[in-house]
Amino acid sequence: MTNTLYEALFAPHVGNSAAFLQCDDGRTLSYDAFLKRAAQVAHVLSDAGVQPGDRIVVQAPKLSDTIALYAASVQAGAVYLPLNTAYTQAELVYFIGDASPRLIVCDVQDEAAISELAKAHDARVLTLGGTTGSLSLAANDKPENYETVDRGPDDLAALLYTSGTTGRSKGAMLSHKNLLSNAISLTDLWEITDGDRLIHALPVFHTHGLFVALNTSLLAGAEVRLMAAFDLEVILSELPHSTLLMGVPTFYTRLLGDARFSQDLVASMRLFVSGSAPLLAETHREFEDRTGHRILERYGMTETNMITSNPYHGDRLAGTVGYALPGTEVKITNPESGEALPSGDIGMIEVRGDNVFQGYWKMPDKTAEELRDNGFFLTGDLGVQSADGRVSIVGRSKDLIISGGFNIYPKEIEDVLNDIEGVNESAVFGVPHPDFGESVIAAVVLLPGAALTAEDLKTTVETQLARFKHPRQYEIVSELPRNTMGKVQKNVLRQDYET
Ligand code: MLC
Ligand code: AMP
Repeated sequence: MTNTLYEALFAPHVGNSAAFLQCDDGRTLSYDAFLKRAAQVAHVLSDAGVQPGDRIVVQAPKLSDTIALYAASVQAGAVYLPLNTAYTQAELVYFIGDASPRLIVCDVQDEAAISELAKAHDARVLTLGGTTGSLSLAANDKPENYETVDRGPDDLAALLYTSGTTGRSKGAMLSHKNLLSNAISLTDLWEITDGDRLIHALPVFHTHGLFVALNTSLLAGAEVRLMAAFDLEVILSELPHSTLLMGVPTFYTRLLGDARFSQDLVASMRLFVSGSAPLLAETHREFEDRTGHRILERYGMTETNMITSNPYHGDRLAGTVGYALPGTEVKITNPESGEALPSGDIGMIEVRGDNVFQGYWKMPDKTAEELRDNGFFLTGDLGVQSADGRVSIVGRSKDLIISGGFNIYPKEIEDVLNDIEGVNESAVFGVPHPDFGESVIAAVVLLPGAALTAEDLKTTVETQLARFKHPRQYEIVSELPRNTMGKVQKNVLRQDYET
């Protein structure tokens, strides 16, 4: 049997009676019990007709069986495709059409609607949720071992969709090697061991919660306190029994906002990791003042897994994302010419290594635009590197808003607004927000005579886009600010609406 990821992350735990998942209902699954459950789920996948290389779409609550489904997908040689649970039916149509999955696993309560969608694509539907999920029920009667399907380092293990600055979402193809190499680098660098207990409060449909947090824990044999979602009260109660927390900056500002969060409470904690969005230097400093811990900030992307990290030993500098991970090369280039720039100059962050994805699913042109022939990927982030290689992100060349660690592409919202009858044009932009880092505002110009209100715009957007993408403010304006070339000046809008 050779299955790159299964052999490294899962197989070593056969017979391991140490705790792996501790769930909200108080249940604890040992590593061994988890592997048996994953094998049962793998049988369900095979029975559903899943063949090696088939995509499994997963839009499901965060349960131990959801994690078992991820392991089962790897074991059965399938391609795991998780989707944000906030996505609307309108958004799902595209993903299902593009990925043509063999199987869709959804929340019990969405079964009817998803089954309707699945019909058109000849996909099976199974459900997760409580004790009534059909996938869980079917798994209960299956054998507790499963013959692992062979998969090599370059075979795909996952397909994660990431929105584009233009057009539709792109599926980032991630191989066994991409995921494993990154898990090894991070586990080594952050010194994660089987003595660790991770508070896992991130969603498991993005790189951060699914791969950074889970793959490193699996590799090290750490214990994972699997929380269904971020809950401040639960985190405060878990901190005294834990060693590790991985989160987006919002986690840390929310913790700091609570007077109970103190040095005593985190006495057993070893490491706090932040990523997915910029951590404000003031949060970094306030955190150190309150707890004595310096948050370790790292930087990554769906397409590349993690790219850089502040050191575990050594200076964790606020406002920087640290050094390229071992086995990963980073360079700063001139965005126009692609030429490497000297240290101290601002340019495009490019990255190459085993962590970098295989390209975009069925989009060779987009792949060619962003992944150079020499293997360097253009991140769309602007940065600067010090003489000793430390990277600081200073901006983005892509039009992107990051809210609470979720990426929001203004173009997608503008397209929905511009399609509304009576709308002439729109500009969507982000302004600083104390909780989410950035929040979304839409400035809309109506056609002469149109009588649309902000409420009308909101109602339409709500039917089409996930809640986290909704503008928190709609401004009907007579015109958008433009430069001499006619390009909309979002920086001017940001300044005008910043509070
Ligand atoms: C929730 N809401 C959001 C939001 N999250 N709105 C904007 N941005 C977000 N991120 C909405 C809810 O639907 C709700 O709407 C309202 O905001 C208040 O909800 P809340 O209860 O305060 O929020 P909560 O559910 O606690 O969620 C906040 C959060 C969550 C920060 C915990 O967003 C989260 O888990 N973010 C992590 C994202 C993540 O994992 N990113 C990694 C991407 S990978 P209403 O109106 O219904 O009340 C990546 C690569 C890398 O970027 O480097 O890691
Ligand atoms: P995603 O496409 O969801 O994987 O988001 C990746 C993007 O998140 C990156 O291109 C960065 O713009 C941003 N990002 C991730 N980590 C950090 C960080 N530590 N600081 C600033 N931005 C970050």
